[in-house]
Amino acid sequence: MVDKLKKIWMDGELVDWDDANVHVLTHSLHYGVAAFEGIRAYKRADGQTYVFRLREHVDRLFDTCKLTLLAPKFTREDVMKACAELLRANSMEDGYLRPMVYMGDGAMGIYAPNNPCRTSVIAWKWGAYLGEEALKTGIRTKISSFARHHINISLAKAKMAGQYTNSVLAKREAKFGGYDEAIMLDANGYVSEGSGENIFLVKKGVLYTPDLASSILEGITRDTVMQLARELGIEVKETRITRDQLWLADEVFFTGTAAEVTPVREVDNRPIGEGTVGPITKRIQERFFDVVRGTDTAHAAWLTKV
Ligand code: PPE
Repeated sequence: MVDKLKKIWMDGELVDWDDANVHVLTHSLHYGVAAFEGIRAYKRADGQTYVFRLREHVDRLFDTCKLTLLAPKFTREDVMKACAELLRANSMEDGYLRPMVYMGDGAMGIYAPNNPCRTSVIAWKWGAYLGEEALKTGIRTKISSFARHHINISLAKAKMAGQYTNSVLAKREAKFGGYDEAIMLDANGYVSEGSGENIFLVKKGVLYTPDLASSILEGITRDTVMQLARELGIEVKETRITRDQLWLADEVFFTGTAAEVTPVREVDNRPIGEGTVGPITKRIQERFFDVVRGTDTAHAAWLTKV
C-alpha cells in the first residue's frame, strides 16, 4: 500500500490526496494512452534533497507525449516546478515522483481527439524496489514466456501506460513461479529488459547491454550507469545479447529509477558467476549510490535541489 501523503498536483493545482480523483470515463483508463515517468528524489549526504536527473525524465515524458500524440497543457518547466513544489508540500526528503499526462473524459471510442489532455504529479515513499536484501545479495530471475513488444507493435521508446500490461503479465508469471523478476526477450529472441528495468551483463571485465535499436526503454539509470562505468575505466558495449550469453555471464544486474542498481544472482535456475554479487556490479552500485545520495559531486548537473 502506498502511504497517504497530503497533496497531489493536478492540472496546476495542489489538491488534497483524497480528492485527487478522475472520472471512470477517463479515456486513458480504457485505452492506455498515457505518458508517465518515475523519478527519485534523495536526501543526500549534505542533508539537502535533490531530484535525480529531473530534466532528463521530464524530457522523456515529453518525448513520450510526442510519440503518443498527447499535447500537454503545461511546459517542461511547469512540470519540473510541480515536482519540486509537490515534494515541499508533502515535506518529503526522499521520495518517488510519478508525473503523468493522460486523456481525460469526454468522448468515448478509440479516436476521441478532443478529450482534455490532463497532467498530474504524484509523490510517494518508495524504498528498494525489489527489497533491501535484493540490493545486497541479488535476485532470482526467469526468462518470461511473454516477449517484449515488437518495435512496430508498440513504442519501445515511449514510457506509455498501456504498454505495461506486458510487464504486469511477465512480472506476475515470474512471481507466481517463485522468482523475483522477469527478463524479457524481444520478438526476435534477443534479450530485451526486465518488466521495469534495463539489463546489463559483465563478461571478462566488459559491460554489455542491449543497444537502443532494440525493444527497450532508453533508461536514464542505464545512461547513468554507462557513464559511471566508463569513468571507472570499464569498457561498455551496447549490442544484441542472447539468452545463453546471459546464462554464461560473469555478472548480471538490472538498472532503473525504482530498481536503482539491483544485482541478479540467478537466471533460469543457473547461478550467474559465483551466484553472488560480482565485483564490477558492486563497484558500479557503490558509485551509483554515492552519486545519487552520497558525497560524490562530480555530476552536479544531474542534481536539482528542492
Ligand atoms: N525499462 C522499463 C520497461 C521500465 O519501466 C523502466 C523504469 C526502465 C527500463 C528503467 O528506466 P529508468 O527509470 O529511466 O532508468 N521503470 C519505472 C517504473 C517501475 C514501476 O514498477 O512502476 C521506474 O523504475 O521508475
